[in-house]
Amino acid sequence: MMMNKNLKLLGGLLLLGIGNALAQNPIVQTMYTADPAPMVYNDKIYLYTSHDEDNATWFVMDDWKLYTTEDMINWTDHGVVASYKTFHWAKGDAWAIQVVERDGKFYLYAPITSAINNRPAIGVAVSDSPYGPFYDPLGHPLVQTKEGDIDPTVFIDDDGQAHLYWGNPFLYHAKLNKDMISLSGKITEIPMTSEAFGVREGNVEKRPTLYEEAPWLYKREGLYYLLWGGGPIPEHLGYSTSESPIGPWKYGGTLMPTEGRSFTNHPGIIDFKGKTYLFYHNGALPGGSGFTRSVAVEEVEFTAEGAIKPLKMTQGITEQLKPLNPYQKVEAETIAWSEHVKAKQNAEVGVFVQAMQDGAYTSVKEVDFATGASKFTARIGTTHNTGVTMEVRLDGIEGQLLTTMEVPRTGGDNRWALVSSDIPEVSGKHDVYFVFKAKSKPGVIMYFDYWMFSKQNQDG
Ligand code: FUB
Repeated sequence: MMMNKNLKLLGGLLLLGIGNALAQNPIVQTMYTADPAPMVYNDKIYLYTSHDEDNATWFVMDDWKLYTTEDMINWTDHGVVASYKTFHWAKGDAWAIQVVERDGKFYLYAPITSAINNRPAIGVAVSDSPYGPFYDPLGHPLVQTKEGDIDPTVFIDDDGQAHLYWGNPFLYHAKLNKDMISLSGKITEIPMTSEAFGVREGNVEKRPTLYEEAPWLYKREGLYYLLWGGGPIPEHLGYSTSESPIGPWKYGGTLMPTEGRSFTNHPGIIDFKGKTYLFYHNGALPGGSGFTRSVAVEEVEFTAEGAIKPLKMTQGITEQLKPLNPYQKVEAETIAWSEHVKAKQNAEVGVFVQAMQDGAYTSVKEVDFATGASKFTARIGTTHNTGVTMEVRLDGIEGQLLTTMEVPRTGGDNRWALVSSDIPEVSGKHDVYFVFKAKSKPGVIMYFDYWMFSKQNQDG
């Protein structure tokens, strides 16, 4: 009995990736994130997420975050790109967004609660950069219907026509004008038929089909796919297909069964460097639940007929698409995996990471020391007098030690020290671990902004 319990615990920890060097899911460990909205632009994935506050017991969501990757393994945190306050008419509830690019401008479609009538509405904000800042060109909602205006998804078809879908429990569709900030024609309510969205069991009064929320429109080889969060709660992911972006839709089956400690799920799918990836969320981080969620990713496969092969939640992507270059400034918030580390941002340095306890660490994968390195430089700091160190190791938290840096007392995360250390010559490809040590120190033990490797005779 006891052994079973231990085995179960181990299985659970492995599912969460704790103590498992192979884990990549959830892809963000430094805060709770939900409602992934990936966008591919210039050979990079821009992953916009909503953000669950720590210890939340309801949807406590104020802002949206951005993470990027070029290799699918190492993700960089770019901090908050917008918040409900971006829309002066909103009073809160920064739920699931999507950002799309058109003609060099970036459009962020956001569900928020209107302060005018206390009901959800969808706004649009615009930026010249995927990193923001975003501003609200309308000053009022783009759409507000009778009920359930959440979860917008926007897709620009090959003919240039942009389509907006959204809604829970209804599913609405509208075309957007080329300006991307106004509707073209009327809003249509998509018929909730069993042919389109399957049949729900149990209480079906308002929700006769499996469709619940979170639509995501995607096109592959001329076929349109509408992915959605399916009920009853706890949600699974399902999908429907059509030969047209406006339907009629045909139910395609379960995309991802219910799993993972969150009663919601939310799909976002993209093609990147010849592969297809599904982003979703669960409650897999320590402290995770339906209100403290975390985003994850799986590679998608299709049958010859175009059906999506059903997916399980796994430990994530194992194939890194390109190595990481250590000879340039790498942000400390570029992370493949971390434990006991929190992300924070301020005006002085933007996003940085904080080690929350002795033994906390971050790691990056497949770092290419092609030309060799013999010096390491990092911007770090602590509020503690002495006894705080940062170890730089290869290939594991107890792997080859390159250096142990004393972390200078700078006095606050608005004050930083640039510290360098000679290291034994490193070459080849390695994972790099930054392990933060401080015996019996309360609170945040240190903070870390960026790092780079170089040759001893180079100033870095
Ligand atoms: O994150 C808040 C809500 O939970 C989203 O709008 C839904 O899709 C579900 O993920």
